[in-house]
Amino acid sequence: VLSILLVFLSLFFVNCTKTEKKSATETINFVQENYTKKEVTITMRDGVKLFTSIYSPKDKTKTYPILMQRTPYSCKPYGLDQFKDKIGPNEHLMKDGYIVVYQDVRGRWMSEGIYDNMRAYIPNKKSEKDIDESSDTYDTIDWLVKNVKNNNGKVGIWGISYPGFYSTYATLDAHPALVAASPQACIGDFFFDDFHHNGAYLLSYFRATSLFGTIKDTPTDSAWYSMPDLKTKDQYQFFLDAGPLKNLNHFFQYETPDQAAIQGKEKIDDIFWKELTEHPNYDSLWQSKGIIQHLKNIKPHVATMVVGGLFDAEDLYGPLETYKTIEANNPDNYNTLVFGPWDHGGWSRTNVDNKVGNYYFGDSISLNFQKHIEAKFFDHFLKGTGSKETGLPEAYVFDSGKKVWRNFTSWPPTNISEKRFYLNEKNELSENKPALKEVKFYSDLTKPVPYSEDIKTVFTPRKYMTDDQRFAARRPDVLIYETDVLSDDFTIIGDITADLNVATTGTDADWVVKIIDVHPPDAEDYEGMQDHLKMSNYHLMVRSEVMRGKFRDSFSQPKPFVPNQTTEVHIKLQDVYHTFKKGHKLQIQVQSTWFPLIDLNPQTFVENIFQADENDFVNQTHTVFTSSSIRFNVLNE
Ligand code: PG9
Repeated sequence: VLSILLVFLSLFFVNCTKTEKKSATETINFVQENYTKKEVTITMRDGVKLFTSIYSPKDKTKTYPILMQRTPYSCKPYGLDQFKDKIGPNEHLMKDGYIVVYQDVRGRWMSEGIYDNMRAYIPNKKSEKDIDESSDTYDTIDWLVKNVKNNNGKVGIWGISYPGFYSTYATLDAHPALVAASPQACIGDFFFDDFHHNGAYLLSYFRATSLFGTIKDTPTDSAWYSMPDLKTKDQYQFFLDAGPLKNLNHFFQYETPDQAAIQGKEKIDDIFWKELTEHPNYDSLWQSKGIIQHLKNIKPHVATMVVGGLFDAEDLYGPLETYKTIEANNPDNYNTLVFGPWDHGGWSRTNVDNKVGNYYFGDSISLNFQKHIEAKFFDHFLKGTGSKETGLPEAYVFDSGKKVWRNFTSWPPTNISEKRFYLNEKNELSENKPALKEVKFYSDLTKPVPYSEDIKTVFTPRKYMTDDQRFAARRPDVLIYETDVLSDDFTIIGDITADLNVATTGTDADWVVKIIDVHPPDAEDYEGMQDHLKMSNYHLMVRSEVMRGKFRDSFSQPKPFVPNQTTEVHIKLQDVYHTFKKGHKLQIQVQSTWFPLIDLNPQTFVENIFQADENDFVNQTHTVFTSSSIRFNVLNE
């Protein structure tokens, strides 16, 4: 009996493994079994040819809409016999049958031309030489609808992050066949997304800075400049030891002549590092690259669905400003918003348990979005009547505290009112304005406040935005202000403003404000948590933002602080939807370093921090006055 049992069990396990392998292989084979692949170059109006991959359903008895993506990250894999293991925004659309198109944007990978990071839009083009990503998209769509067999004449575009930016761009001077665009985690402006936050340089992006500037890519070469792999180093110590930003310049020069040879490619000057280091202020360079300013006169035939993550460490400003600006400038267009408990691009993943970093929000949140929201949006406009009655909400936003979705008829909601808390000298948040007192802290640049206890690689610490912040609350250079234990739920929604009154013994300073949900001592752990982590007293960072003090009154005209003079600093924190549940506490943290997420402010005013010297970096004492306050919006239910 035992031997029969053992045989049965071994057969069972073998079969399981096969099933698992079969399902993985099945996904990869689905594309090859059901789609054919073509690779073409499409000639733009100025003669530049853009490389384009076209996946078409094998069933030629029907017509299909075109779903396209334009990307700086390559159409890989290249080659007619090389297939992506998944195509399109999600598996439902892939299986439903679409013509799916990927294009290397101008100057990237297999496409001709010169790459330009967030190429500036040209509103009134005068000649064929006036090209931008809008004209490249128009010319591409025009070629596709005229040349790709079995297309139904309707085109949708989607993309996450940089491809999200190109999706937004497609809506400008849109081709008549473009009827649906879904910019997701879309970059809006590199001075407020990705590389900067209110003028502070994201050191955590250091490795990404090289992404587009140093070598022209080919199908065999990574876009990542071969700088020493910093992943193995203690990022905090590495950047602390490096000192001033200019000490990092050498990473963007070929350290040894043979590196150019190794790359064997034309060496494009490290354009982007130069742009960053030579343009520290929000000058015409950055202003020209921002796309938010152009989101007007979008043709009514272009329906938009903007998607973002409440805990997106890369592009939070972009999707929110994209949706709001389209809504404000094109009120009659179909324009909707989805904002969920995701990090960068989390909604596109297929894992069942939806977590951001260490924090669990629920099961199948991204899977349900893909099936019931994203697929429905594209099917409706690309295969349906195209009416505005999609059955989808204007705004579908997740309450990151209650962990539930809610439909809104506008975003931000109109039934809201302000709620202001003052930062008093007893570390409390008080609704009544306290007597004027001052609270000081010493900002020691040799021991800056870490942005997390779990510091990740130097490229975009994608998951830090839900990291526990109790370690920071225990530091003398982090001021904390909190409510008593809440006797009722307290919900904040929309944007937040920190209206600080501060002073410094120096002439510049960064001001970081963090909104923290302090969990009760008996908060339940959940399966799979890291051993050291306990949900008991977890300090969930709900929202955070920095203002580089020199930019407090103007991002393009920075100015120093007058030492010891009370100064106003106002910081806008991006939209939230969060219920602090009964038994929790609302806590505010204020600090002046956030390392190595952002670079160190010398705390001495210099024209360009990228060129600061060692002696510019001076420890200072900062003051936060009790007249400082935080303005929230609360729902009027
Ligand atoms: N917005 C993201 C990014 C841009 C540039 C460099 C690195 C990251 C993204 O496209 O993922």
